[in-house]
Formats: sequence, structure tokens, C-alpha cells
Amino acid sequence: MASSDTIFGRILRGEIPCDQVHADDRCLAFRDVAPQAPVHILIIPREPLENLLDAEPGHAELLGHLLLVAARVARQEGLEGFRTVINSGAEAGQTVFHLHVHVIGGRPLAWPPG
Ligand code: IU
Repeated sequence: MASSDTIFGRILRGEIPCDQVHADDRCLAFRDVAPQAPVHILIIPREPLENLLDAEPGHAELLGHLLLVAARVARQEGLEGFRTVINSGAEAGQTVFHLHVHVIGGRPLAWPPG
């Protein structure tokens, strides 16, 4: 499936609502509908990359921007520690094939992840 056809593509196009916490010209950040922790935010690029396997050297600045936005929203949420996760591919647990960075925090997080 082309990633512009995913539910996140529809959110980006404003076709379905989201609980937005940040928006700029390159990305959108919103609360996950099924939060795994008190804070669970997703950051998605406006460019429809499926996952990191789709990324090329020209995406370096965009990928860096997504991580800076992760830190920004974590600070905004008052988190002193948080986890960023990018699932790439079904084997890794990816279910929505539009690249997204999870920002998870607000409770102690175990390691290793499942
Ligand atoms: P994953 O890394 O592809 O597994 O993460 C997809 C996330 O998208 C997951 O945490 C879902 O709860 C979340 N999500 C959402 O926030 N809104 C939606 O409409 C759908 C999934 I579908």
C-alpha cells in the first residue's frame, strides 16, 4: 500500500481528526489513539515514506528534524525521560506503513522491549 493511502495520510490531509500536539512544514505530531503509556505521541513526516527502509541520504535532514521534534514534544509534555521507537516492517511490529516516531513516557519503561 502506498503510504499516502494509510490512515496517517488521511490525518495529514485533514480527512480525519487527530489530537495534535505539534505541526510544522515537514511533520505533524499527535497523540496515539491507543496509548501504551501516559504520554504516547506519534510524529509523522508530511512526505509519505513507508518506513526507514525507504529513506535515502536526501532524507537525512528530515529524519534529524523528526528526532528534534521528538525532544521538543517530550519537553512540552514535561517528560524527564522518554523512549523513541521507529518500527520498520511488519516483522518489527509496524502496522501503519507511513513512517512514524513513537514518543513514549510518563512511566518507568522496561528493557528489552517485546
Ligand atoms: P506501529 O509502529 O505501526 O505499530 O504503530 C502504529 C501506531 O498507530 C499504534 O501505536 C496505533 O495505536 C496508532 N494508531 C493511531 O494513533 N491512530 C489510528 O487511527 C491507527 C493507529 I489505525
